[in-house]
Amino acid sequence: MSPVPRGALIVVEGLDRAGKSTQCEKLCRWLEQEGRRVKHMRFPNRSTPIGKSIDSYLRGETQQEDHVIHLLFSANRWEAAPQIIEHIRSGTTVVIDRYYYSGAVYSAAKKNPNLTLEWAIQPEIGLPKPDLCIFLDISSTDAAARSGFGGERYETSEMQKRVRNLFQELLQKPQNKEMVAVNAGDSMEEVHETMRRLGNKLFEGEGLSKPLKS
Ligand code: T5A
Ligand code: NA
Repeated sequence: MSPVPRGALIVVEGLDRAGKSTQCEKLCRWLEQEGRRVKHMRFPNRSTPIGKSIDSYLRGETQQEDHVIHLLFSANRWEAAPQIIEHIRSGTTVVIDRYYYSGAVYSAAKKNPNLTLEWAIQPEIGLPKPDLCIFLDISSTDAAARSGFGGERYETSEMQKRVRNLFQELLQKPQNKEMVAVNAGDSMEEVHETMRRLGNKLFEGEGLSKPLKS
C-alpha cells in the first residue's frame, strides 16, 4: 500500500487590512471543492493561555517587555507545531493566517536596538517551514481606502510602513524562496484567482513529494 501523500503548508501573510482572513477563507473553500482535506489556522491563536496574554497585550490592557511578547508569539506557534505536523503527515493541507514572518517583522519594526530582524527570527528556527507563503502586499493608499484601523497596538501608519519594508527584506532573502508577493490592492476575486494559480502550481510541482522542512 502506498503511503498517504502529505498535505501542503500554505501561509498567508501581509499587512493589516491586506485581506488575509478573507483570502484564507476563499482558499480553504476552493481547496475543499478540489477534494482536499483542509485545516484553517491562524496566529496569534488567542484561545490558549499564551494566546490570551497576547490578546490582552494587543488590546493594550497589559504591557510586556519587547523580547517577552516576541517570545510569547513564538511560543504560541510552537505549542501548535505538533498539530500542524500531524495534519500534514496525515494528508491534510494546512492554511495559516499569519506565521513566523509576521512574528519577525512586527517585533523588528519596533526599532528596539536589541531586537533586530536577525534576532527575531531565531526562536522560530525549527518550526515547520511553509511550502508556500503568499505575501499580500498593499500600499498605504490602498489600505487607507479600506475600513479604518482598529484600536489594537501596531495599527498606526508609521508602524505599517516599517512592517512593509521588513516584509520586503524577508522576500529578498535567498532562504525564503517559498515567499511570493501578490498585489492585494486588486479585487478580492482577482487576488483569489492569483492565489489559486499559485496553489495549482504547488500541487502540480515536485515539492510535496519531499518531506516537510523545518
Ligand atoms: N503579530 C502577529 C505579531 O506582532 N507577531 C506575530 O507573531 C503575529 C502572528 C494581530 C496583530 O499581531 C501582530 C500582527 C497584528 O498587528 P491579527 O489578529 O491577524 O493580527 O489581525 P489582523 O491581521 O490585523 O487582521 P486584519 O484586520 O489586518 O485583517 P486582514 O485579515 O488582513 O483583512 P480582512 O480579510 O479582514 O479584510 C479587511 C477589510 O478589507 C476588506 C474586507 O472586506 C474587510 O473589510 N477587503 C477588501 N476590500 C477591497 N478589495 C479587496 N481585495 C479586499 N480584501 C479584503
Ligand atoms: Na485578519
